[in-house]
Amino acid sequence: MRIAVLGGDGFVGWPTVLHLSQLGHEIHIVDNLSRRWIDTELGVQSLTPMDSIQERCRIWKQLTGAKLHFHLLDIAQDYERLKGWLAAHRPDAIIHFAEQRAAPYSMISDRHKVYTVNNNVAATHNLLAAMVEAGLDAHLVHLGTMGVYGYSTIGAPIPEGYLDVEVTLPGGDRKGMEILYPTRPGSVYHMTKSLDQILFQFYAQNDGLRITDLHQGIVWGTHTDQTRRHEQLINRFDYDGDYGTVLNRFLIQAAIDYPLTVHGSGGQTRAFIHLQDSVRCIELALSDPPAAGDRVKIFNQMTETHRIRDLAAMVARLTGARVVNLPNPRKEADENALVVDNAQFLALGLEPTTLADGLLTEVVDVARRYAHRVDRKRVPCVSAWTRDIARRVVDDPEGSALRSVS
Ligand code: NAD
Ligand code: USQ
Repeated sequence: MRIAVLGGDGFVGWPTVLHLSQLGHEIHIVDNLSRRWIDTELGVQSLTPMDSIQERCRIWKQLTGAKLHFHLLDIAQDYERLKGWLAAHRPDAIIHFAEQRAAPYSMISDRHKVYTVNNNVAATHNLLAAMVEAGLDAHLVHLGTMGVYGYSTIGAPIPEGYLDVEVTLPGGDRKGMEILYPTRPGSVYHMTKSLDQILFQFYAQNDGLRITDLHQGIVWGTHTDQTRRHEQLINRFDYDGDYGTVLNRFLIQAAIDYPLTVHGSGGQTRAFIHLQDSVRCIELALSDPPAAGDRVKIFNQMTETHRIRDLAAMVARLTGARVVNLPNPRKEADENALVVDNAQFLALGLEPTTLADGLLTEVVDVARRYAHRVDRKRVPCVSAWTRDIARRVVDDPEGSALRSVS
């Protein structure tokens, strides 16, 4: 297949590009490199030394003979070029990673909120409108998030996108219907993914676009089978308080002898998936497209759930790291249970990689190797969800717990 990977220079996008290229597909990376610019804005860098996208593509060609095509394009701002590109290249499938994906970044300031909404919503809507205009029958696979559901449960597993409900009619009869599972985003970033869902619903129903939305949990790990093949194929690894995600952060904190930064009691339960499984799920989703006229196909792309304090305890046991409980800069429940249905990927053949000492150690080893690249001042999460929280937690004149741990 000819596959367009929008956001193919990113943390999940790059290993996906390599995985699909290895399977023999013709890959076109479309990216505006905004993530690299955001590193510059924040004054941080990936823990791992990433080469330019052009250099990465050159190494892959040298190693495998397969050409990766790179196109510098902002899909949120350059609608006409996107439409022209789709019409000219006519991909069979499009994988859409190209959004601002960090919840803390989306909450730094009003400017960051506006950027995240403008970028993410316009990116998704431009893509859908351009696919219709170009008369493209490509299968669109979007990377969404488990966070569209919120993280609470009434005890039943969170279903894969849709919920059967029963309503009472005026005469007293009861009638069943199927609805999108109610959204409950916990950040401006997660809110944009909730808005994406409605855009997909409309274009599938109105224009018969074939769309799969992957509600993914937190991705951990850094290597895949392909990124291991050459030092210059190494993946991005975010450790900072805005872009680093919790388990990868704990592993790097352990490697640099920094206390593991648990927010609040650490009773938040979240869904996780290893990077290797993430790229495999995308392959599986591509193999099972919906038909034109079908509702949006929604998968829960996760393999296990964990409580944050349990993860910290596991990493501490493995590495001897110290754990610290910090005031939480986010507005979120301190404790929650989470049960998730992921039967569809299991039925398609996913064999989950679960948290295992070997894989955790591999990340710590990578982190130790590049520890000299870490700026310890950038480790704490200081993006506060509200002004009140900022006053209590981040701007605490007594010298906040957030700063005192380093
Ligand atoms: P990332 O920030 O590393 O990669 C996103 C890529 O998209 C970057 O290379 C960026 O330059 C590009 N991009 C952003 N806006 C663009 C635009 N307007 N035009 C063109 N390119 C643009 O993120 P990631 O961790 O690889 O995540 C990829 C997707 O998966 C995101 O949509 C994210 O919401 C979703 N996701 C990620 C995780 C995770 O833990 N990393 C978990 C669940 C879902
Ligand atoms: N947390 C800590 N300590 C830290 C960092 C985070 O306790 O040092 C806590 C947070 O307060 C939160 C949980 O860990 O309760 C998860 O935080 P995270 O930064 O790992 O994940 P999140 O902000 O939800 O976002 C990440 C990705 C996002 C994706 C989402 C999937 O950045 O792109 O959509 O995971 S999910 O969480 O399932 O919605």
